[in-house]
Order: sequence, then C-alpha cells, then structure tokens
Amino acid sequence: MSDQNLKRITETLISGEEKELLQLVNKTLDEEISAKVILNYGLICGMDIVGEKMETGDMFIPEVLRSARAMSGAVEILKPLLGEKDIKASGKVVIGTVKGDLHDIGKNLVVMMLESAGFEVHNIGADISPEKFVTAIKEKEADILALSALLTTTMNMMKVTIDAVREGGIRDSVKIVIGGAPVTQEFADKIGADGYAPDAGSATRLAKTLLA
Ligand code: B1M
Repeated sequence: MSDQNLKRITETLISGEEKELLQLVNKTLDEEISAKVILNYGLICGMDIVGEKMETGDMFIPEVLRSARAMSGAVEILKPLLGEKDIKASGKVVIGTVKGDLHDIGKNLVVMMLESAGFEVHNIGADISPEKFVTAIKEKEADILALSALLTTTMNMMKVTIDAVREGGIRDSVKIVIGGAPVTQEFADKIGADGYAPDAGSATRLAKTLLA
C-alpha cells in the first residue's frame, strides 16, 4: 500500500494537483510512512521527472511552476516532522540562492533542516546579489554563508559572491558552504568555498562540522 501511495504522490506532484497532493501526503502520514520517505521517494523523485520532462519539452514553465507550488505545499506539511530536533547546534547562517537564479525549493529544504538542527537561519531569498550577501553577513554576524545554485549558468555567481566576501574583508570570519544540483566538491575547491553539500541533510552535518 505504501509503495502505491508514494507512486500516487509522485504522479500527483507531476500533474501539479496541489489539493490532491496535500490530501495524499496527509493520508500517507496517517499510514505511518515517515516524512523522510515521502520526501525522498514520493516528492523529490517526482521533481526529478518534472526536470526530465522540462528538458525534453514535455512540460512547460507554467506546468513546472504548478508542480513546484504543489511541492512547496507538501514540504510545509512535512516540515515539522523532518529534521534532527534533538541535536542542538549553535551558529548563525545566512543562506540564499545566487544572483540570476530563481530556484528556491532545495534551498528552503536546507533552511528547514538547519533550523531543526538548532541553527539561527537568515534566509534572504533567491536571486541575491553578492553585495546583498555581504551586507547580510555583516548585519547578522553570520558564522556560515550557504549559497545555492541550480543552473550551470549561475554557478559562477558563487565564485563572484565569495570574491565579494573576500573584498568586503570578512572572508576569515565566515565559513562558506555551497550546494545545488550542478555543484560538485571539485567546483567548491576550485572557487575557494569551505565545503560542499549534496543535499539538505549533509548541509546540516557539514555546518556542524565546520563550526565544531
Ligand atoms: Co528550472 N531548471 N529553470 N525551474 N528546474 C532545472 C534546475 C533544470 C535542471 C531542468 C532541466 O532542464 N532538466 C534546468 C537547469 C539546467 C542546467 O543549468 N544544467 C532548469 C532550467 C534550464 C530553468 C530555466 C532556465 C528554464 C527557462 O526559463 N527556459 C529557468 C531559469 C529561471 C532562473 O532561475 N533564472 C527555470 C525556471 C524554473 C521554475 C521557476 C519554473 C521552477 C523553480 C521554482 C522554484 O524553485 N520556486 C523550476 C524548477 C522547479 C526546476 C526543477 C524541475 C526542479 C528543481 C527543484 O526544486 N528540485 C529542476 C530539475 C531538477 O532539479 N530535477 C530545474 C527539488 C529540490 C528538492 O532539489 O533544488 O536540487 P534541489 O535541492 C537539493 C540539492 O541540490 C541540495 O539540497 C536540496 C535538497 O536535498 N541543495 C543544497 C540545494 N541548494 C543547496 C544549498 C546548500 C546545500 C545543498 O548550501 C550549502
């Protein structure tokens, strides 16, 4: 039954039926399937299929947006049930998606995981300029700057942002971590980031390690 529910969650996410998706997520939780399983095996794999369809021209931006909205609604339901509530860490994080990039679903998942691990998180949004990141780090006295990028065309904005942090004279006071589908450890090393995390869970572990 649970496999069937997860399959229906995936299909409903792809078709962008938010109301039906939220009902299905609640029903699946009632059947004691964990939030993590629903996220990974129902929702994220659905978004991967949406991405493939977008690439092949089988789905267009308005349809992708409907799926993205439905995904965000489902994540809101799962939010209180995910995370590592019992592990408290201290530290302030400024996080955002780099300039030119509007993708924010994965970044918001990272926010959620960091918050539930006890970090004070300042989510400054998507399409954020290097200057805005620098200002936010200074204002919030952040220990960590977390940057997200989903496009190969905006990845380089991570380097530009790191350069701006250095030019702002605060590079030594903040650890910089990066993530997002096209990003790799090799890229992180190349642009002088302190770390790379492939997903929201490992972003939290990385943040804790860097501040330990
Ligand atoms: Co866009 N898009 N999109 N899109 N979109 C992708 C990324 C794409 C791979 C689709 C494809 O063609 N297959 C492709 C990028 C190709 C490339 O560059 N290699 C693409 C494209 C091309 C575009 C446009 C250019 C399309 C166009 O206009 N022609 C355009 C660009 C707009 C812009 O940003 N300037 C565009 C627009 C959009 C929408 C606005 C319609 C919408 C975004 C809505 C929103 O985010 N609010 C959208 C969506 C939804 C997608 C896909 C389908 C799904 C992204 C997503 O939310 N995934 C995506 C295909 C895909 O990823 N399968 C695609 C689910 C999310 C949970 O995963 O974001 O990877 P992800 O986050 C993960 C990890 O990456 C990591 O943790 C997260 C959770 O585990 N992570 C971090 C992310 N950030 C991190 C930060 C960290 C650590 C880990 O800090 C330390």
